[in-house]
Amino acid sequence: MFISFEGTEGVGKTTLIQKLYEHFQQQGKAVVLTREPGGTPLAEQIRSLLLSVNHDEQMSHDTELLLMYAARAQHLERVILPALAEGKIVLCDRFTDSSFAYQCAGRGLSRAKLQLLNQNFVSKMPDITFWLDAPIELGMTRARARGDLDRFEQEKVVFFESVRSGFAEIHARDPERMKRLDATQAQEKVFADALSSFK
Ligand code: Z5A
Repeated sequence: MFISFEGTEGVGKTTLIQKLYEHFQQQGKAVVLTREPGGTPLAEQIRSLLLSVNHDEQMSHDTELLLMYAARAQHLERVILPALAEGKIVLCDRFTDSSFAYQCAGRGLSRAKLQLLNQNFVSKMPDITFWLDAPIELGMTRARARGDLDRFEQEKVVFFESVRSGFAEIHARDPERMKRLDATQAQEKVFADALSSFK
């Protein structure tokens, strides 16, 4: 089973994934925990390029999209597809829905560009996607207690509001795959709601 986790920053994806990882392990299931952009040594290098703040040269939106998909191609081929072929559960922190929400809804790139990339480079979509949804300010407050801000975290609230609308649009289009979780709740309740989706 391929499960992805989506949402704006600080909504609790990493926290929920860790709990589900331990839950599946306790059940004796083989489970792989991974993330995007990243998940392999090469894709993690691309992640560094994407997140680092370069004051000398602004990254174009197209470059950002293509780097996301370069990392994804590597990640799919080296980690996700082999693990699924071995019957493992793959828990992935972000996947293609983030590209729609951030690069299309957030940056304003066309959906046609994204579809072209998905059709050609994404042979497997998640079986279930958890969208952890919370007001932008709440996630920002949680995440920013960490200190230095990466290139995405430096964006303004209005950008993240567009990203959140992007996730809402996917959820409206595909409610069977994408389950919305109320991420304003306590961690244990978010975890319990996620677990109830498997029953
Ligand atoms: N990106 C993109 O643009 N296009 C793409 O295609 C892809 C990604 C794949 C890196 O992602 C950036 O890449 C991302 C979008 C872009 N940028 N942004 N923004 P990332 O996933 O690495 O970055 P992130 O979204 O900023 O992750 P995060 O800040 O680590 O958030 P999180 O994983 O959702 O939250 P958390 O670490 O689990 O929790 C944050 C804090 O809140 C922590 O102290 C927890 O203990 C606490 N927490 C968690 N849950 C709760 C609840 N329920 N109550 C109270 N406190 C809580």
